[in-house]
Amino acid sequence: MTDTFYTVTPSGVAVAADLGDTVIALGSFDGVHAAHHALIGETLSLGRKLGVKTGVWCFSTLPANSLRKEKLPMLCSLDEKIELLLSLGLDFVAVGDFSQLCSYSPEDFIENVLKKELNCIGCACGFNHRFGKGGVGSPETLVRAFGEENTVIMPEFTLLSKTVSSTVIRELISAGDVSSAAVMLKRSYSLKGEVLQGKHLGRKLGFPTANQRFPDGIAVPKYGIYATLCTTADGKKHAAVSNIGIRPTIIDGSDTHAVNCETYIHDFNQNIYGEILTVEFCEYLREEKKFDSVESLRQQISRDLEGSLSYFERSGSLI
Ligand code: RBF
Ligand code: MG
Repeated sequence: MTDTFYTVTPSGVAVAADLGDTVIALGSFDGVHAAHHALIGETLSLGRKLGVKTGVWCFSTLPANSLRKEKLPMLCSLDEKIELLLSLGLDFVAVGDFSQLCSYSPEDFIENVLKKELNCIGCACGFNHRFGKGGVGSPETLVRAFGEENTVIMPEFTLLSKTVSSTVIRELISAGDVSSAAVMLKRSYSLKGEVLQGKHLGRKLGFPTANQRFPDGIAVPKYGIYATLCTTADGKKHAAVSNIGIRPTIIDGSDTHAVNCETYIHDFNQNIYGEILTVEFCEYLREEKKFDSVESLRQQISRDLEGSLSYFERSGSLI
C-alpha cells in the first residue's frame, strides 16, 4: 500500500500515520486556481471546526490525461502544485500513483486510502468532482461516507463571467490572454526554469537575452511578445520583455523548431546562464513576426521594451 501514494508536509515527505485525524480536499488542482483557493479555504475551516489536520489528495499525473492520446497541457508542475497548495496553509499534500489506484472503486478508495491510511474524517471537493474506477464516485459518494456535516461540496465559482476551471485557464493561456488567466489563477502564469546557453545572437543584436524552454507537458502561451516580470536567483524582480515562439526571422535549416522563451531584462547585465529564472507573463503585447531585416527586428525589440515598461507603469505592478 505504501508505494501507492506519499505525503508531503512543509518540512518534507512524512509518514501518513503520524498526521492523526484529517480533513482532505480531493481534486486534480492543476494550476491551483481561484476555485481551488476557495475549496482549500473551506477545507481549512472544516479542519479547524473538527480540530484536525488538513490536506489535499491529488495524483502525480492528471487523471484526465490517462485516457487521452492528445494530452492536456498542465498549468504547473507537480512540485509547483505542492508548493502552491502548502502555501495556502494546508498541513500536507498526499500524492497518489494513478496507475496503481485507478482500479479502486470509489468505496475501496475511501475505505482503504482515505480512511485507513490517511485517517480521514471529513472531506471537500468541487461540485463536479468524479473519482474511483470509471469515475463513478461523486460528491454524493463522499457525503454517504463522511456525512453531510463533514463534507463540503463547492459550487461553481465564477470570475470574469466564466466558470473558473483549469480548462478555461488553458484556453485563455493558449489565446495569449494572460491577464485574464492571472485573475483566475490569482497570480500571473509563469515559467520557472534554467537559463540555457543560447547562440549569443541577442548580444550581437544589442539585446542579451535569457533563453528557457517550457518543460514537456506544460501549457505554452500563444506565440508572441509579452510584458514580463522576472525573478532572478537572488530573489530580485525585474521588468522584462519576452518572446515565446520559434523566432522566424533568424531560424535556419539547422534550427529545430523547439519553442523558446527568450527574455530581455530591463537594466540588467549579469551573466545568469545555468541559474533558475522565473518569468511571469503579465500582458500580451504583439504577435511574433518574420522581419525583413535584423535591423527592423532590433528596432521592434526596442519598442517592445518601451511597451512593456509603459504597461508596468500603467498597471503599477512594479514595486
Ligand atoms: N524573433 C522573430 O523572429 N520575430 C519576432 O517578432 C521577435 N520578437 C522578439 C521580441 C523580443 C522582446 C525578444 C527578446 C526577441 C524577439 N525575437 C523575435 C527573437 C530574436 O530573433 C532573437 O532575440 C535574436 O535573434 C537572438 O536570438
Ligand atoms: Mg476541476
